[in-house]
Amino acid sequence: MIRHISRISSQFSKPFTVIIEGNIGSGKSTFLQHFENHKDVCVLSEPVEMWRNCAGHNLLANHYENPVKWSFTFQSYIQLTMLQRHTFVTSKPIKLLERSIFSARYCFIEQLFRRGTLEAPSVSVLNEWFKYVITKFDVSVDLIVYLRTSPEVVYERVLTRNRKEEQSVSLQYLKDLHDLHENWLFHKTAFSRPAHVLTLNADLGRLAIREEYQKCEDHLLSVTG
Ligand code: TTP
Repeated sequence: MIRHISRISSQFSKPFTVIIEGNIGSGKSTFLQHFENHKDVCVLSEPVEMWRNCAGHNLLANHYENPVKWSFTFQSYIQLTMLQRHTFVTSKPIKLLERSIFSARYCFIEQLFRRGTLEAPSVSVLNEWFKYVITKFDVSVDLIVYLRTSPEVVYERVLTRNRKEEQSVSLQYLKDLHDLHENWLFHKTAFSRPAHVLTLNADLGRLAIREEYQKCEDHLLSVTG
């Protein structure tokens, strides 16, 4: 599947690190599954299961049930789990991460602030942590893969997958998150990008999207080869 990757990246002592970004339901997990069995790729899926069970507490559910009360707690924990992913040590030459500490800050925390769910003092505390973490730890990234979707398409997917915690996710919520991703990764008018962005059309269905995955493989070849 990605037959050339092994030969290209073994020269790097630090793995070539790719973060996979996109709206809720954009297909990040499916994208990662495509690379999962390659011997040279370390795939780090999002720690949703950790968010569902922090010492027995389902923070994801708490967050959606009562965001004003719990979103600070939830986003604090997400920052920690993202840092754990970024600093995960692997001997494999390529590391793929589902999301990052960057999208948690630039998209989700930002959205909660704009909606008034998180107030300025809470955002300031999360932001101070964020700034400290990104300067004191190696969270560097070599490539961002942006799975670009339209809000209507991901809304349908969220309804279809029917994750029990996400019952309150509305089309408007996804539109707002979409705009934040777009301004950050596509129009490049907000925040800064930790690496070059490769944009894929993730509105496509499961079969057609394989061609988009191929673009990513090709890009990995061109930047590392
Ligand atoms: P996503 O990170 O978008 O994962 P997903 O399972 O929707 O990915 P895909 O369908 O593309 O494979 O979100 C997981 C859940 O966590 C979703 O309900 C949004 C929520 N979330 C936050 O509320 N804040 C955050 O900072 C992050 C990263 C996720």
